[in-house]
Amino acid sequence: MLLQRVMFLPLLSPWSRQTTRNVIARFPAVQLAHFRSNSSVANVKERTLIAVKPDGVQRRLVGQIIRRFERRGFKLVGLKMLQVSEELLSQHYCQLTQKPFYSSLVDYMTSGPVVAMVWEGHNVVQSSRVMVGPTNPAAAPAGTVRGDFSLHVSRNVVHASDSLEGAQREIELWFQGKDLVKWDCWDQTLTCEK
Ligand code: DAT
Ligand code: MG
Repeated sequence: MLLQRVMFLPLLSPWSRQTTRNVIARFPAVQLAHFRSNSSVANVKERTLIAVKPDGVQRRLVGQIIRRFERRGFKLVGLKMLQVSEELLSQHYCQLTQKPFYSSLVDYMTSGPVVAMVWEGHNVVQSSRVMVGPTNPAAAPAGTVRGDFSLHVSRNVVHASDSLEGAQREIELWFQGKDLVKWDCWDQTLTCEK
C-alpha cells in the first residue's frame, strides 16, 4: 500500500524537490540506507588485498574467485585490472627479492594482466588466507582456491595478504585512497553482529 502510494505520487503531482523529499520520507530509513554509497560507515572493518595473478586471468578464473569472496559474505571495496610493473612487484615482494625464484616470479607476474581487489569484512585477512590455501598448491586442500585450481607453487593463481600490517602496506601500494569505495552492504547485519 505504502509502495503503491509512493509509485503513484509522481503521476498525481508534478515532480519537484518537495515531492522527492516526500517520497524519501515515506520510505523506512533503513531501506534507503542500504543503497546509499559513500555514507558514513561507523568503522571501516578489516581489509585485505587479493589479486588474481596472470595465470588466473588467462584461465578466466576471475569470476569464480570473486564469487567465492562474495558468497562468504565479504564486501568488495576496490577492483582494478592492471599490467604490473617490476617496480611495483619489487615493493610488493620486498621480502623475496633475494630468493632464487625471484626473477622467474617477476617474469610470471608481469606476463599478463592482474586483477587486484580489496575485500573488507570481519577477520578478512586470516579467513581469506584459509580460503586461498597454502603457498604450494601441492599442500592445498580441495575447497581452497589453490587446491581447486592449481598444481605448482610457481603458478598458484591468486595472492592474499598474510597479515594485517601486510594488508595495509599492500593496499596502499596497489590502490589510491580515492579508488576505495565506502558503501553499506544491505545484508551486513545478517553476516556479522556489527
Ligand atoms: P604467498 O603467496 O602464499 O603469500 P609467499 O609470499 O611466500 O607466498 O611467496 C609469494 C609468491 O612467490 C608465491 O605465491 C609463489 C612464489 N613462490 C614462493 N615460494 C616459491 C618457490 N619455492 N618456488 C617458486 N615460486 C615460489
Ligand atoms: Mg606472501
